Amino acid sequence: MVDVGLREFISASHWHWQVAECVQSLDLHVGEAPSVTHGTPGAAPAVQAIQARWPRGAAVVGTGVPTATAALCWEATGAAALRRFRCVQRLVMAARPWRTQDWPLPKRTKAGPDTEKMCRDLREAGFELMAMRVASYHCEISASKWLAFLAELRHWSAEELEHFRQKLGEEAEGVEKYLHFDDRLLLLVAVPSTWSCTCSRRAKRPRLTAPLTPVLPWRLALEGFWAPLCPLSAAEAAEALEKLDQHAQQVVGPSATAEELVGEQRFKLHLLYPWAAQLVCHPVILEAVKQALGTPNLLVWFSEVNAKGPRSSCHAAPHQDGIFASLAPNDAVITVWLAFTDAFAEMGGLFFHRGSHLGGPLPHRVDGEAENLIGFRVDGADVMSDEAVPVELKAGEASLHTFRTLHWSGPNLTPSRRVGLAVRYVRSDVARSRPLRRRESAMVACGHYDPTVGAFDVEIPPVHPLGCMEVAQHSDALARERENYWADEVA
Ligand SMILES: O=C(O)CCC(=O)C(=O)O
Repeated sequence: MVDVGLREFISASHWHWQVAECVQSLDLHVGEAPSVTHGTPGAAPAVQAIQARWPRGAAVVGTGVPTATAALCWEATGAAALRRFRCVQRLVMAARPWRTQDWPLPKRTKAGPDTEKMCRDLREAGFELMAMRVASYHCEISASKWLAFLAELRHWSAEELEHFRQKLGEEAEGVEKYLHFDDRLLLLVAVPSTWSCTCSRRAKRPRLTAPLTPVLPWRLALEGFWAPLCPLSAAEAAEALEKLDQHAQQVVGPSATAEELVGEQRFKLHLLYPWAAQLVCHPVILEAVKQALGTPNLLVWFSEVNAKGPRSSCHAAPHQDGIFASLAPNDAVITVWLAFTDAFAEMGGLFFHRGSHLGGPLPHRVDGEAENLIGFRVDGADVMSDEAVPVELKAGEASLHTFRTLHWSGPNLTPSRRVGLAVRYVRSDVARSRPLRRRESAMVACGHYDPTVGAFDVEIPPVHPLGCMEVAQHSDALARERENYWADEVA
């Protein structure tokens, strides 16, 4: 799909999501998903690369970020640039944005491509427009990375860069300034006019014929969640549940079970027990998260036990995980929900609102209801639509969801237990979106992480179950988070 070569500048995960949404809704062949030719020095090689890739099939002309080179080529020469693609059966144009105000651009930067002009140029170049789709994503981007990116794209001088830096304002000390805006991707599909007369039926009904490889990021991009991942056998899940119950017996009482854990007894057990650290670093899970976030460098930011006893009315109200987390960008975080028992819908398994991750943050409010496991809820969104999808897991299976996916779980209506572990993974370059009282800590799950550059102090994996160092580190980690969230956000 789309190359993420621009990752060093800005987060690119949502581009995948937008492209996937467009490609799906336009019913394109997967092979026609836009390709990015970032870094190509000059327009001609970019065009050649595109044609080499789709000699007789679809071609892609990027018109704007991220296909910067081809964009500049098209913007400069309009219809003339498009004519060279008339040998292809189908032309897919990706553009962003088409109005200057869509981006937090300084005024002096020129506007992006305009939809009407693109359509006019297509007609003039002998194409017929077959379909058009816009996918919007509310994103946050670090101001400094954004400026660095624009400076390269627009060939700014050092003075221009400084000028725009001042325009965007100062950063708070130690905290990156983030820009919020709706990033929109426009996909246009066109066919050469003569070809469309003879093959119009085929052209109008291009079909998604094969899943993109790898499947996981593709489905996650389209729907905002993915399941099932199968990291544990049923026997391993039962063993993990037994250890969790032993934890409950240690911290609650001799015959306690996981359902009786309250508050911080449920959190970050991967700092207290080697078995829990091994679970959150399970290779099958990490491989999936690496694919989902497009990086080998991952931290475990948080984990929490979510347990519902037989016939328990505990539930999780509809919410997006990213709302109170102060992590940016939102597409740098993934939650994995690992089932220790079966977790079917009637047991209080998770429901996901398909596609909700593309719609931006929804208004939420704090919810003090004791039976709501998560303490907050979305305000007023209609969750019972056709897009509400129950994700039913067997013990040992897991699901993934993005930080923006609206999701929830109901009460447990059965005589069986429903127990799971939610683990929040972040890309190592994730940042804080507001000044926090305390710098938090996170555990390196895989790859590289430099705490002098990153947003977190490093947590040391536990060696001894409930050892002194382990307990101290766990208390410290939770104390930092308590101060950050429950002190100002919720009060
Ligand atoms: O376990 C549940 O029922 C809710 C979990 C959840 O909402 C989450 O992990 O984000």
